[in-house]
Amino acid sequence: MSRIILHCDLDCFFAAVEARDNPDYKGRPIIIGADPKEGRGRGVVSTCSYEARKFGLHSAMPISRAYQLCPQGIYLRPNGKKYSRVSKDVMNILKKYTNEFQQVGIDEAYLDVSEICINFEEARALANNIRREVLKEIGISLSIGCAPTKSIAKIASDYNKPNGTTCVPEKEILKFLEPMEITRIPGIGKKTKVYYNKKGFKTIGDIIGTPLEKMIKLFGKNGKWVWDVAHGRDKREVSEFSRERKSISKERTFYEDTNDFAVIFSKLEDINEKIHENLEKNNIFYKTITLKIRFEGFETFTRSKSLVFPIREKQLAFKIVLELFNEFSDSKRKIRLVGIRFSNLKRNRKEIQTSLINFTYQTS
Ligand code: TTP
Ligand code: MG
Repeated sequence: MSRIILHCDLDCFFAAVEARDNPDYKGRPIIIGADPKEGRGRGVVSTCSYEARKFGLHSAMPISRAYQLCPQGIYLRPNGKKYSRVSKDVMNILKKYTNEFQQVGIDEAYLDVSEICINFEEARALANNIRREVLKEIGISLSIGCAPTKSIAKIASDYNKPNGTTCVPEKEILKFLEPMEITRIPGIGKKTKVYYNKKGFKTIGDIIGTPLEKMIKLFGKNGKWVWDVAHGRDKREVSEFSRERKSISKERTFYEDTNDFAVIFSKLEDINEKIHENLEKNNIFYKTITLKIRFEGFETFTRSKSLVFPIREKQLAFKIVLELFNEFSDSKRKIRLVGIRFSNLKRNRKEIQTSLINFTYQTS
């Protein structure tokens, strides 16, 4: 029985938030990014509304070029804090639908709904419900792809943007993918595309028509990944701590740069506490603890300590963080930001016991 995974992606996210908050902007080309300075500006477009995309504008385009193509657009600087707040509110709605939830970046999330939908028709109805609820509660739209794997769900969410639902059940995967350009496959960027094109691969259909052995011969590991995706094979799980996740971290910038140890201590304690809540909820252990310090003027340092086997002990972790911090205690400079990262993650006791056995074995 195949799984049913939803990939949710907000439509022209930053621009949609600005259109929501300024009714005068509705239906007009909105461009979020650097100041265009009437065409002399430096920097790039973060994103733009679908009306602006009609003029050929897109993310990462130089803002000066965007201005040439669309001087009548509404050009706005990004308001990161506001977008983070909106993103959190949207994610809280999505999370209500299932525990099998994984946020990716600021405006994307996967939901594994295999347990709550018996077929793709139910998944489509659920996806439409989710879109309606987000639009009503938050005031912005999103697009959703439903498929048996994460990679196909992601390709599907992009298929009918904005404000669309696209379902691709297992038996329709090949037909769905065949005519698409190979760049639709996550992992084929601009540079890789050129390489694939040179070898005669333009559409995903070209990949489907090639034996796996040949793909590996031509493109190595990437060839295997691409071939697997093109055939609907992708075992990656939907989980906040999926196996590919390498670390968990949190950092905070002080409202004002500080060298008051009490303030720094309490911020680190707070970060340590929050991450441990998350680690406990997800049954994750770690071997490496890293402290990050950024001084006024942006100079940044990290210091790490690795343990021999994985732990999850809040007090011990905090003691280690303070030891690492000690190295900077002579500095008179004020601190702008502190952060803690836990890495070398292990998911459960079973893996830990194995690593303990390895440890005993290695040292005896
Ligand atoms: P995306 O989901 O890639 O783009 P989008 O939501 O604006 O548009 P789409 O409807 O095609 O999904 O990225 C989400 C946000 O991340 C986007 O609103 C702005 C930001 N972003 C940048 O700042 N720079 C970039 O190069 C990209 C791609 C995104
Ligand atoms: Mg988006």
